[in-house]
Amino acid sequence: MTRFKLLLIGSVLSLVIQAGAQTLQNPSFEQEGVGADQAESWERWGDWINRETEWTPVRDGSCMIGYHHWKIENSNSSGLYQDIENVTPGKEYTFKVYAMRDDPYNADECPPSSIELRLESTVDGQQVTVGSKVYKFNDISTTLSGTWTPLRVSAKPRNSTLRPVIIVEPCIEGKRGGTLKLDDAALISE
Ligand SMILES: [Ca+2]
Repeated sequence: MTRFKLLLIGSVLSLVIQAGAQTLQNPSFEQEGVGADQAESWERWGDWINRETEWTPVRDGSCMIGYHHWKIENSNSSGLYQDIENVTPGKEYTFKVYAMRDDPYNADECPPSSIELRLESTVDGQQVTVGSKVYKFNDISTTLSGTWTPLRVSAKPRNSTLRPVIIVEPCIEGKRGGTLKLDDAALISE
């Protein structure tokens, strides 16, 4: 490869990175992050919310986020978020992601408690919730149905910062079961 071509690729990459801060990156979780089970550009916390390369069916591409509820050993939440910069204050933004569920195998297992989609702005160094929508596990269609359920939340940012967040709360106590699949996220402005 010529030096010119390398320079050209470098310029295109830096343009993509600069543009990237203003919109959702890696929305379909296709790009691998620090490890194969992490999605590039997404921060995560908690246990067992992983980028999956072999789970099916995918909604888009070949990867998704899988929440392994049956492996969760405490009542702490797990989640993902991404910081978006240079949004327009007062303009409405919608954060959307598609979800699918697998019910627990056994009757004595409890499913995840809830999944929240939240939009936050960073105000004086603190995260402020500007929009939130909480879904119950049963609001989401099953893998057996073959359909994905769109989850969405809309809000107007307080300033130029916006953080879309996905928060999954496990069953508080008892034997946990079931899984949650997430794919094909988007941040849309009016
Ligand atoms: Ca995908």
